[in-house]
Amino acid sequence: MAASVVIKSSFLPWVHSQDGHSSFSPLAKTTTFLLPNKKQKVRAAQDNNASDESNILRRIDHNQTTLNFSGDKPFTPLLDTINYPIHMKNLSIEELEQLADELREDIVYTVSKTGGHLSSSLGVAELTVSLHHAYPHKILTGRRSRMPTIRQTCGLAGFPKRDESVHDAFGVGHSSTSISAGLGMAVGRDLLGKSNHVVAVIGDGAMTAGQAYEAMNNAGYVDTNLIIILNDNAQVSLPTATVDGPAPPVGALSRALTRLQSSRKFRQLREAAKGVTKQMGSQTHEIAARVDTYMRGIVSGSGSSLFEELGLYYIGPVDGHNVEDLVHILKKVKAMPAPGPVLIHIITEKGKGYSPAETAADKMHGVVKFDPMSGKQMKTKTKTHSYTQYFAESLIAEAERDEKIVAIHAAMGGGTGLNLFQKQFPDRCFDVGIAEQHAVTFAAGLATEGIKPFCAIYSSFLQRGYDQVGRGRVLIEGSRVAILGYGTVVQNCLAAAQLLQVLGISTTVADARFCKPLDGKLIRQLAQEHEVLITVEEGSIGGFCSHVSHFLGLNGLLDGSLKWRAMILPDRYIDHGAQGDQIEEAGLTSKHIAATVLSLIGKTNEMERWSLLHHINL
Ligand SMILES: Cc1ncc(C[n+]2csc(CCOP(=O)(O)OP(=O)(O)O)c2C)c(N)n1
Repeated sequence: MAASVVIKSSFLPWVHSQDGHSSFSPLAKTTTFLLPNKKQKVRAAQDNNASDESNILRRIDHNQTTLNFSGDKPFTPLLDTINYPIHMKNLSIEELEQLADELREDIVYTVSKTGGHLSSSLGVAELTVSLHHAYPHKILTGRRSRMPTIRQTCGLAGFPKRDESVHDAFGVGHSSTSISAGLGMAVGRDLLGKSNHVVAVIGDGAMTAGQAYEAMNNAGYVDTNLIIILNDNAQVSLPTATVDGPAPPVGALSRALTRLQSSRKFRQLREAAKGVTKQMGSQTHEIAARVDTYMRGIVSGSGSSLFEELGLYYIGPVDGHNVEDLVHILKKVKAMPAPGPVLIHIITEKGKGYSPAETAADKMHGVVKFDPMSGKQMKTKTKTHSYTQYFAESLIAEAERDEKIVAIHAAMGGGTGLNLFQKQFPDRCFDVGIAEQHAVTFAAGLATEGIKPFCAIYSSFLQRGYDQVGRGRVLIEGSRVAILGYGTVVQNCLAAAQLLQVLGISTTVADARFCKPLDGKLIRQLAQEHEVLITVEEGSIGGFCSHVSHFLGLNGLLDGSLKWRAMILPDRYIDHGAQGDQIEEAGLTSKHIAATVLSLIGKTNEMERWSLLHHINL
């Protein structure tokens, strides 16, 4: 799940009832009619499954509705009437609650067939019926029929994407960007003299990243109207952080948020404030502000005072599964003439409403296809370990020999395999939260003290922490052609070398391993000792190949007979899809690499005879 979402809200459904669409009535009639049908169906399901309720039927306490996760297409009478946000405008609180439940049934049904991000979406069903978040957001914005294509090649993207819908205000995927983007939209709105609302939704995990604080710091200073919703589900790292199940949330912020929730006095005061706001209408802001100031005195050092110090008006904690409270608070905030940046802290449960997700150790955060009744995932068994497992096992073996070795990850214990390391060496494994740039510099700090840190971060997320040093290495030694790969594409370089070997073309394959600083010694050696040098990377122009090209040029290595080519991604966005399809589209498969070599050494005729490459169109 995207950990943050931005919504340029011209459509908070219940908040907008005073605008030009308020007379939209046919739906209200229809839904009043449909509600009893849903209840009848629920009763029928209860009767049929009385003996085996535990997994198939879930009772959501807040509205006493029973949901059906039988695996059959769910009966969703209300959701069926809603294609776009405008269709929700006149729904009552009860209908919005029913809509949240129908979304849950629909999401479990669809994701059980496609795999994808499950529990984060389930946790924000109520929030979404007003604000649109992730999968529920897609369902409510005209894309329900395409949900079975989610994350498939040419299908819907797993995250909001501007090309896909006008309702996707911002493209996301990397966490923690929503407040920055929302602030930009809010300031843009002001400059253009517009009056729409901007809502940024951010998870408590996403809130651990530095960018969120940079954005709040700026928002407090700029002081424009911006609604920030902090979705606190006490899951900061991915729930795979340890092999024994979810780790307690990391970081001082999480501790502060928890203290805030558990303060009984605080909760009572919030309740009082809510009651007051309901009765007092337009003076609510002032009164609520007074109560908040009082509370902050009580819970000093808590998250609320931090937000206040940054210049945000804090409201919370709010039960994020209580549609009535959410509606009420959002209406009030929207009615404030110039509230500046407001932070609404909501508490939700990841996987809410679907017991297999609620109880699973990993909360079923990201799933492959699964059986909706039991939640059992259809994981394929592979003969070999994953790369991640090999990495973790090797590191554990090294760490057994050398006690200076420590491991660091950024909220991704499962994804990096370091949850295995953590199990073995709990005191030598550091989960720093979604804070990649901090992780890298933290590692550098450890290194200055003679500690040997291994910082494992997905390359995609490392963009926030570039600053590495290192050496490349030669994997296969040949004499005529040199292929220098950077990143996972090195595997394709090796496969290309095998194809070339069939034709008797002796090929060296080197793994650059690091982009910067360049391993000049290795590049010089490859350039001087081969007829052809090709660099291959899953990066675009201006990346690794450009550094190599400068190096070759400035060192006179292009002044002789060397033939040099760069194989890179085309200079355009590649859509999501199966990785193999993307690499094929980008022209970076082993066959493309081998074909490039052949074209450089004039082997077209041989290539024609080469059965392995018969379908390459040079
Ligand atoms: C920069 C970055 N690092 C890591 C990730 C991987 N990641 C995806 S979701 C997630 C946890 C997000 O937690 P939270 O924001 O609380 O959202 P939740 O899924 O709990 O609703 C992580 C670490 C990411 N998307 N972006």
